[in-house]
Amino acid sequence: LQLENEVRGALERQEFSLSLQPQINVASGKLYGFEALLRWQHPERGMVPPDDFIGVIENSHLMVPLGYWVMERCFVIARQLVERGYHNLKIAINLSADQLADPGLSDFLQQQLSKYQLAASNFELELTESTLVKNVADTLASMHALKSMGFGFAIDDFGTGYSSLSYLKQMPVDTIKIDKSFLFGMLDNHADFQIITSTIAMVHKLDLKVVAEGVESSAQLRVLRQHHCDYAQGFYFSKAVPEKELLHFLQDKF
Ligand code: G
Ligand code: G
Ligand code: MN
Ligand code: NA
Repeated sequence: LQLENEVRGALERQEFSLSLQPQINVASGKLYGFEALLRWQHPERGMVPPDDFIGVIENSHLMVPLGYWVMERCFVIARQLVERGYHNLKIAINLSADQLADPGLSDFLQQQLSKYQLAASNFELELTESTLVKNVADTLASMHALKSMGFGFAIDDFGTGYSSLSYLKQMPVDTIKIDKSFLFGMLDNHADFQIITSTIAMVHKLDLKVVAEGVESSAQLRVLRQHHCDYAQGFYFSKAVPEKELLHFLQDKF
């Protein structure tokens, strides 16, 4: 209850914000889009990272209201990008299990598309493996409904959760995000290297796209390029950029 009130208060006091981390097309070096990441500027605790509060919020079932706020911010940002002439940039939005199970989700997204005059193909919804296994039948139904509206799906943190490969064939997924824990060791750990390169090959055989997360060096990027990884995200390109700085960032860099 303490946290519940804190979160409600935080929404009212506008202590939440989004930062956007660029995703780069590995072959062309061009900007592909951004992943939206939640930030909480707490009055006493300072900037609280999502890993420290998303889980607590999910457990107290507050991710649905907070998620509505996140999604609308993403639509506002996407609209601004289009107006500044940045067309076809993807915005990746993280969704927790409760959000995907929320019966109001598809109506909300439909309203947002018409309110902001945007195509669903501008967005990719990121689900973690633990979300996918929560309630397979309902998850599938919800994914198919959103997929038919035009939204794309990415599996986040791939390889770290409980999912089995059979989900890749059952679920309408477009993109696999290789977790950054595999990237950290890829240059000197044989297993990490093999996992990454064979995941890229497998994902392509399934006609899906692959994003490598946690790319921190040009040496990592070179290997990813050699193995035809589609997109990359990580500190080598940029940290997540606060929403307020996004347009300046784009003018400077792209
Ligand atoms: O920025 P950071 O690496 O601390 O983010 C950690 C994780 O928090 C992300 O990988 C993601 O799973 C989760 N997360 C960040 N922003 C959001 C959000 O807006 N909604 C949901 N549901 N999860 C988020
Ligand atoms: O949704 P997901 O867990 O993928 O969120 C991405 C998280 O990973 C963010 O919290 C972000 O701060 C972090 N991150 C992004 N790029 C890098 C990177 O290159 N190195 C490290 N160590 N962390 C990263
Ligand atoms: Mn993510
Ligand atoms: Na991740």
